[in-house]
Amino acid sequence: MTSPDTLEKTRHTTVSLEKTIYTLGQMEKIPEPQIALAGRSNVGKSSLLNCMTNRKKLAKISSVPGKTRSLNYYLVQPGNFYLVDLPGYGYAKRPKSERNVWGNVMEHFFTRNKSLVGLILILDCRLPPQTMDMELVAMAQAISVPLLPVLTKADKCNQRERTVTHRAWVDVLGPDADPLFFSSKSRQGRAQLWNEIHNLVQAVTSDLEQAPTDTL
Ligand SMILES: Nc1nc2c(ncn2[C@@H]2O[C@H](COP(=O)(O)OP(=O)(O)O)[C@@H](O)[C@H]2O)c(=O)[nH]1
Ligand SMILES: [Mg+2]
Repeated sequence: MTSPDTLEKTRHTTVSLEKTIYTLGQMEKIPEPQIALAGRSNVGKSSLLNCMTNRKKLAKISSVPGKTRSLNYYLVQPGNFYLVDLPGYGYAKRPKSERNVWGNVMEHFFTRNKSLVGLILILDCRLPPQTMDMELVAMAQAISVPLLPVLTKADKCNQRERTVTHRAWVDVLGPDADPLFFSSKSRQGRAQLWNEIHNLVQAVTSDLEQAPTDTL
């Protein structure tokens, strides 16, 4: 259930693209909490961002898979945190040299980023867990970043398909995981995802407020 509090929050939320990063040299330390969005190319990541923010063109919906190579930092206010749109993975047609640069930027983003408070893992509701999704899960678990698994394109699945995919992901992620069904078309799951995002950010913000200042 979405609390009235969250509905009130999302009604007044503004989201704006603040930074776009292409290379390792452009990476900088950002103190504000960050929640990353990642998924295989063409999974529906840009559509999800646009749906979440009620904007048709905030993130480009691509008819050419694998085109976005940058990290896009969207500042969310109120809340003062970033949603970071990561490049889609699993698109093999890119030159190897480019994939290596991308790999380095990603590694830096995940392993040297103390402000990363969660990873929204965008998955295709119609597909069983894919190798590259599992690699990302393992990486997030290795650095203890909480995962928010989202099964998108839910409008394209019937109930049986949904149950099968959900169960497969619970097998991978453990019994406490509850992947969220989402559709950018019907907007199913939108309010709940905002709720979960705010909960994650609030959890770290209140931790920081409670920590003795000499540990910061
Ligand atoms: N039916 C349906 N189509 C979707 C949904 N999300 C994305 N798509 C379609 O999937 C394709 C890829 O979407 P896009 O957002 O560009 O994927 P990205 O590469 O992960 O950013 C586009 O043709 C979208 O219209 C959804 O929830 N339902
Ligand atoms: Mg995209």
